[in-house]
Amino acid sequence: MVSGSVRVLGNSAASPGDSAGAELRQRNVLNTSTQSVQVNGNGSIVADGFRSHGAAAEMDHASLVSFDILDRASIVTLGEQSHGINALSKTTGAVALGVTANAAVTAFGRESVGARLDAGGQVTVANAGRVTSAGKYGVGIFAQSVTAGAEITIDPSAIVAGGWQSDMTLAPGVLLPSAEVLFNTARNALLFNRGIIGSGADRAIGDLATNTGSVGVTNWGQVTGFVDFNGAGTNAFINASGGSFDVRHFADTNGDGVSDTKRVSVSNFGAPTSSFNNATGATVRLAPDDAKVFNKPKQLPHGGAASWSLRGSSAAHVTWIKAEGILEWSPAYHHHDRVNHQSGLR
Ligand SMILES: [Ca+2]
Repeated sequence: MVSGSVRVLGNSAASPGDSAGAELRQRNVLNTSTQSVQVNGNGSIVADGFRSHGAAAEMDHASLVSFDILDRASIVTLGEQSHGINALSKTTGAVALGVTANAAVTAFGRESVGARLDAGGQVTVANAGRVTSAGKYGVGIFAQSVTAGAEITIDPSAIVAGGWQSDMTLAPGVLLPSAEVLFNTARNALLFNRGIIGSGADRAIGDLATNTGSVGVTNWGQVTGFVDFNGAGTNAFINASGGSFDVRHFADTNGDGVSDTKRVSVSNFGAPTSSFNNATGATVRLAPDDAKVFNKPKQLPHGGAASWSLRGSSAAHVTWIKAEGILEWSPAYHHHDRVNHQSGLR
């Protein structure tokens, strides 16, 4: 438990000896109990160094490794590959993270994740505060499970944001693309958003190529950017009443915090059996930043199976939708947008 402040200035020792402000490490010990890390009060952790995490746990046999960032607690990491939360639970152990409303976890360095949650078993996140990363190839929340799935809940006013990258490819040796929420789970991953997801490179929700579970997103809040799922999963995105999906690909390509490059925003929903359901009372729109990209409609780029694209101009508010899966569209939107629904095309 950390209630005061901890400042970590050193780099990690040679791998695997990462350093951390608060750390649990128990390897090769047959201890199946629950292990927890708690930062509360006005407690703060600042970690400044290479692979120097804010709070970390590495457990071989724990049934559950949990992190609770409470009250007005703050975790900040500044170095490369330095995660705000770095949880590793091997075998079938679960990982849980709770962040309360006034608490914040922030990672600034390259290849750093706000909350990196790597479990043998289930991953559970309840975020009512802020979990962000700002660096190159930064990820807000990365949930990985070898045998199970994940469930992430983002409360109203809560924020998840990721970092940036200069283009759509990864530099050699880089493991994760910049993203707000990223999954790599064996079974189903669920995301319930009532807060705000978006920033950086605009990959709002994605999964890795090795993800084998399906991803289910229900959005009552705001998602800005695009979704990027591999072609294997039958994924479902429900933009629920009150929810807003602000379609955008307006990248910050140099990391100064200002978006500078406008791109066609292409969302890939995964397998052809995937679905996007824009419910009554929900909104899909071109985010203001992106509305100026095209002066006139252009040919759609083709995406993977079940991909779709939205693009248009600020003058005409033209929007195309391409879908190979199931597309349900709020009737109200037909009044504003010209819809081209091309089923079964690539
Ligand atoms: Ca920039």
